[in-house]
Amino acid sequence: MKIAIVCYPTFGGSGVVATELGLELAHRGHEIHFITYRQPVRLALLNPNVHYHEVNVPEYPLFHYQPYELALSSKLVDMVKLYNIELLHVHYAIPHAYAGYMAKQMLKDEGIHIPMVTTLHGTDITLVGNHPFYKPAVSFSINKSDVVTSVSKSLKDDTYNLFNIKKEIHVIPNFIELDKIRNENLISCQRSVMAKKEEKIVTHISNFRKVKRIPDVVKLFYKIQEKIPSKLMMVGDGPEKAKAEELVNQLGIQDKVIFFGNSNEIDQILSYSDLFLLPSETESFGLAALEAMAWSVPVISSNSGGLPEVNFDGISGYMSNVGDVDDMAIKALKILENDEILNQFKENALTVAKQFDIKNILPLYEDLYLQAITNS
Ligand code: GMT
Repeated sequence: MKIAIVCYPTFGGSGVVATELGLELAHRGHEIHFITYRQPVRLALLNPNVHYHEVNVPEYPLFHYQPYELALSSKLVDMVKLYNIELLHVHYAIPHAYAGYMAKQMLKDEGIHIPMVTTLHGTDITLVGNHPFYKPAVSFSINKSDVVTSVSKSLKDDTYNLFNIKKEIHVIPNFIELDKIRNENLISCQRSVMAKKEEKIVTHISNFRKVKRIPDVVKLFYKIQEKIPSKLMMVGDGPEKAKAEELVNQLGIQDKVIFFGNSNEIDQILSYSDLFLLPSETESFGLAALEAMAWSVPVISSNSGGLPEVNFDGISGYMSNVGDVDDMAIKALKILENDEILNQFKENALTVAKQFDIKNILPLYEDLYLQAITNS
């Protein structure tokens, strides 16, 4: 199949999922066209099956806001015609589903019928899309998609609760490429640079937005390091990072916390981590937790949104109510205090992660693509 993938190219979960999906589809022989405003972060190599088309928005002083949706929908029309693309797969409803629908309509006018699959990722529904300024356009473009998928059952339920959606929503969970991870030849001497042998390594990875409850990460680690020699790896960047650095200084644990900023060495860091923290206010899925589990790292998370569908309580880690840092600390210590227990959780984390192997998930997308093309 010839598929156009529209996504955000940044370090966010939806962009990562879209990129990894496209690369694996290309690996299986499909022709993939990424269409976005910058080359996606995880799209290192282009090959005959992987194309990247940049959306340019010319700056014009008359416009207070530059019209990205217009440029994107025009680019989609041009690329569909130039490469005979058969299907649009847009990740994140805002504004991608809206721009995709406009492209569909323009193409229809020229006698070209192209189906659109929209994948909902979470913040496009729960945090941003739900805003009254966006809601009508988001409802409209979801209802006008040929196929709608969401990354968890929890997100599907939220979408039905928050919007007036008449379409069926198919749940296709996020995935990881286990073969790639397990075959990665990482030089693990970096661990000895980061921590002493007897210290446990606790890690958090996110975009440091408010929804991630970054102060809870720091407070939770503070309680852990009081009982167990340990270091905290803080990976990522965003609006809450400066506040986190301040809190670390206030608590006097600056020699135990390393801030990496946005890093391309996520796998390297996870490969030597002992515990992953994700106390988010909400997560439609929690891809970072799954990536940790694929590296045999157990997870302490909140129990909100789709997290219970990924982090199995008492098996791959533990869950607590949002904001209950005391309970999270008790559970983190339960895992870290005893090496036998820690190793059992590590093993379990990998076992659970295996359920989300790309080999199991990708055919679900392929089936929906085929149905959409056949029905269009
Ligand atoms: O976590 C974020 O804030 C980024 C956001 C995104 O749109 O990239 O992540 C969302 O999509 C990810 C991939 O499907 C999910 O794993 C994240 O749980 C989800 N984030 C939220 O729901 C807050």
